[in-house]
Amino acid sequence: MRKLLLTTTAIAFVCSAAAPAFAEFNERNIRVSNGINADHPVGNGIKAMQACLDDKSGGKLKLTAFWGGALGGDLQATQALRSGVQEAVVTSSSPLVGIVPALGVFDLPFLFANADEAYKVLDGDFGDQMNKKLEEAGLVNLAYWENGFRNLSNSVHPVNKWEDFAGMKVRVMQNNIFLDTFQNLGANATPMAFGEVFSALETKAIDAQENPYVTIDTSKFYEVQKYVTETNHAYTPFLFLFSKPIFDTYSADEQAALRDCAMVGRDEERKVIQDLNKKSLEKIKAAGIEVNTLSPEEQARIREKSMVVYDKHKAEIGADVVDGILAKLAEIRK
Ligand code: TK8
Repeated sequence: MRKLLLTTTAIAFVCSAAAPAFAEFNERNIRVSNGINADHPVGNGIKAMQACLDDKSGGKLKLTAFWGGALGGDLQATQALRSGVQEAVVTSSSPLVGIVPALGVFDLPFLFANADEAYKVLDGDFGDQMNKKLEEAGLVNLAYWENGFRNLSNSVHPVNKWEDFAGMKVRVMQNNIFLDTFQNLGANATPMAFGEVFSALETKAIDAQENPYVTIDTSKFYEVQKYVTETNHAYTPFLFLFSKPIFDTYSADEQAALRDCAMVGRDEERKVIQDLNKKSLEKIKAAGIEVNTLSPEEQARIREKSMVVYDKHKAEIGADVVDGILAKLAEIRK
């Protein structure tokens, strides 16, 4: 009996040395800011991520989400991460090109043909390369979440062809590639932070904006717009960024839990967004918005005429980066 007890104690000791009972988790309150609202699928992703963190950390790692730009817009929050005064942000990559120019590659018009292509590029080597550049800028990208394919909404007239963009005042993100894409279309493009878009549309300071259906729905842009055109002109990712100065003070177990759980959250968020995309479109239509699709010929024409933007921005993004993603896409499409 005594021998048995000793053996079990010995086994228990050996096991526990490697088991989570000895893992190092401290009480952490992690603030995550977002420009979008809590009913956006990012909210579902954060819930799934929290459940995963609860599991791994015994409730010690806690996410507190701030919505609707309550802690500032994408760029402002990202700068707060770099200087170590805020833990995390779910941000579009596009407003961050001033910090990491290579991210502009995701803004090139009509780059991805569908979400699967985007997932393969973002979740693979190419995404890792971008993550290295982000780390050098003081940002740890835990995972690529989804914003999605962007569509145009406006309050002036239906957009069915290239010529219909002429003179339209379109808000674009704070990003030169989007600015050029829309100027090239003949629009009067105006860079603006996301937080100002609703009221600018409402007061007619601008006519139009472009975002995925889910955002047109959850940020209530459909209340102040009349027409939507399914342009699918870009797929821009969300980045789940963590402050590198803060991340570096966390234990290896905490860091691993955050990385793993951000991927659990990502999978949930992508699932919900795919489903909500269709529902949001129905809701926008039911609210009286006229929704138009481009004819295949017109889509091809717009795409073709937009390719000048690739050459214009190649050097600034990095020729190796642009060639790298195009090679990767060619491989995926084989
Ligand atoms: C929310 C933004 C938004 C983006 C934009 O903070 O600015 O239009 O698409 O989703 O990141």
